[in-house]
Amino acid sequence: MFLDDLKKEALAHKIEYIHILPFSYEKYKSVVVALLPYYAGEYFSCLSRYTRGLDYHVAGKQILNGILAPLAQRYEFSYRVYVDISPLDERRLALKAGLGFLGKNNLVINEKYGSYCFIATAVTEMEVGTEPQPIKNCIGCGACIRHCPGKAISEESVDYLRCLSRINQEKKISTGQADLISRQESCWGCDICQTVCPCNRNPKISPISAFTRELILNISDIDSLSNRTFRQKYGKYSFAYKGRAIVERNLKLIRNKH
Ligand code: B12
Ligand code: SF4
Ligand code: SF4
Repeated sequence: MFLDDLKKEALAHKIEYIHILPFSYEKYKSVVVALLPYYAGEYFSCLSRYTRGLDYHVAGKQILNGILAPLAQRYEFSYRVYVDISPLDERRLALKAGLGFLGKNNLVINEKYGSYCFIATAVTEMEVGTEPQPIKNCIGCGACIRHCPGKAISEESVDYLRCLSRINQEKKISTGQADLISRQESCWGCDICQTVCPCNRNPKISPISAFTRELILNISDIDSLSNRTFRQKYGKYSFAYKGRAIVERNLKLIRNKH
């Protein structure tokens, strides 16, 4: 009953993949898990796909709050939404909820939208939730392992200290890390273990307009911006959260090498 209402409300917000699991955290008894697809189409860009659309922390919270607010009123429960900045292991929950399967790149891959999905969760006081689903794995072709520029992925795990997506966010980097950044196209994030994945061959475009409109593909004007004007212009995008200097450094490294 509640799950049906949740799915109905989610569809009204264009969210097709949502579930509720039994859970125990503080006063909360269940957790709602939703996939928010963000693939916007193929474009050449110096930014990885996840950060081209509006900030998923903000957009994701708005969407899940929009879904849950009317249900919380009807069923009288309190809840708390998280997106990314979260005490919860979001991928593990999405896998348990059966919303996708686990890639060797450690990402949750959905049958329709590929791995280009954010995960949003909400802990709730509702005492409902179906038992966790068995977790399935990807086909294990190994393309992500072979193509990872940082050699971060192995058969067993991902070593995030070697992951470009982490390195190109760091303030202090070594000469080797600077060289790694300079050899890539992306000055923020990294998509390589996703673009080479056969499960992402034909992802559906996201129905969520926050991730498909107002895309930022090029930030070559960064040299002419002050910290303040950078924040004014790009503050709605997640790549801006650490300020201008790191993004500018990465872009310079890439330009000098290409
Ligand atoms: C910190 C962080 C990063 C760090 C990495 C640190 C790390 N350990 O993951 C950096 C900056 C490198 C990063 C990069 C990226 N991230 Co990130 N990241 C996070 C964050 C905030 C926390 C992850 C974390 O530390 N988890 C806890 C530890 C324990 O996880 P772990 O060490 O990886 O352990 C995993 C393995 O143990 C594996 N596993 C191994 N064996 C088994 C067995 C079973 C049964 C199961 C279930 C799991 C499992 O599953 C665990 C995680 O589920 C999450 C959001 C969140 N709150 O969960 C987003 C999150 C994982 N990131 C996300 C994204 C989109 C990315 C990037 C694709 C962005 C980009 N384009 O550059 C890359 C992808 C890199 C990659 N191949 O994973 C999405 C993933 C969505 C998806 N479809 O899976 C998340 C969920 C954010 C969100 N809300 O959407 N990320
Ligand atoms: S995001 Fe890039 S560097 Fe990190 S694991 Fe994937 S391919 Fe490797
Ligand atoms: S590239 Fe192959 S091994 Fe890697 S996540 Fe995709 S299907 Fe799995």
